[in-house]
Amino acid sequence: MPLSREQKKEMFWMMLLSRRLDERAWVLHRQGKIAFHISGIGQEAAQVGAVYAIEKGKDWLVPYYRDLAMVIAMGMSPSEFVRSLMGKAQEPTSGARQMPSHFSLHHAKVLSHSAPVATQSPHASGIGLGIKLDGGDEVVLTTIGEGSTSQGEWYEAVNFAAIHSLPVVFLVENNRYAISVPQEKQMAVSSAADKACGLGLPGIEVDGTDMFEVYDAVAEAVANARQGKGPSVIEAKMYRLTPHSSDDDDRSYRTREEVEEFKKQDPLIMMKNQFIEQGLMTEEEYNNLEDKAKKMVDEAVEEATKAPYPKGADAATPVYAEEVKND
Ligand SMILES: Cc1ncc(C[n+]2csc(CCOP(=O)(O)OP(=O)(O)O)c2C)c(N)n1
Ligand SMILES: [Mg+2]
Repeated sequence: MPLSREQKKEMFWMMLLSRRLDERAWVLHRQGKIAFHISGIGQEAAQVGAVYAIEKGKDWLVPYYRDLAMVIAMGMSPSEFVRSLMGKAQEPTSGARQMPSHFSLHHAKVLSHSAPVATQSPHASGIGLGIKLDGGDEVVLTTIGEGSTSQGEWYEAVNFAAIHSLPVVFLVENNRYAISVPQEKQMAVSSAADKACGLGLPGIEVDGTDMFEVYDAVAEAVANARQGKGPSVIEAKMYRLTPHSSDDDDRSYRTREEVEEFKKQDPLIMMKNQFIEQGLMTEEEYNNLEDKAKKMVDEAVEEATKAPYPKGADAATPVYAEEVKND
């Protein structure tokens, strides 16, 4: 389905809002107001492009920790995100039990994931198997970093989905590093998409800084999955513009010149320029969106700061069942 003008503008807004929220998270960390942040800066175009290709509320999303723009586009509010950073009560991920950025959103069928990388992939295949057994036509979109595709879990999950022709789209967000390990020390192929052929699937490689290229590829994979034609592996190439996390000093493994070079391919700036060139947005509209994003982020921080912490007495409540029924 071709995207409407309004959808395209909404997608750009999701990128912009996520970027400004993500930047504020770094500030909150440096102010000592949050303990940890892991950033999606530089990956927003692929994330928004991919998530617009699934049907919200019907399909499943099994994301990984960099997917802030995905979960914002799936309906997580800025204040919910900031509450999760601050470990405040009633944040939707886990009520403050889970690490920040281990997103979930129950009402939008966004599944929570564990800290060991790649464990989300078998979960995605498992959901795919459930859909197939139930005769449903939902699709599962799952994401992963390129480094984590070296983990056995990813191969097992893709292999299983390929054998059983499950409705799963495996999207690899290749940001060139796995913490300090560059891609060439992580895999002997140039793209994780090349790994797909060994598992019986075509692998598709796209420019992860182009929201619409990613949308087209994922939309086709989703349509195939929905029609029972099985899974796909798509790799979107991009660059992690920030350190790995708020605990990482990336000066120890990459030059400042390299980072500056990739800033020229910042997807937010490239999409902004494309929108203005194609007449989808004026400079004035862009400036208004910037004002709106700043206001929303300010309000989210204010709201989350005032929100209460979970009560100590509730610590075990959502973790252990109060009553176990053996029927
Ligand atoms: C099984 C396991 N090993 C190591 C780690 C520590 N770790 C967390 S993120 C990460 C890097 C993952 O890199 P990549 O898959 O490329 O994703 P990116 O962080 O670059 O988005 C590592 C090694 C972990 N969480 N789980
Ligand atoms: Mg990576």
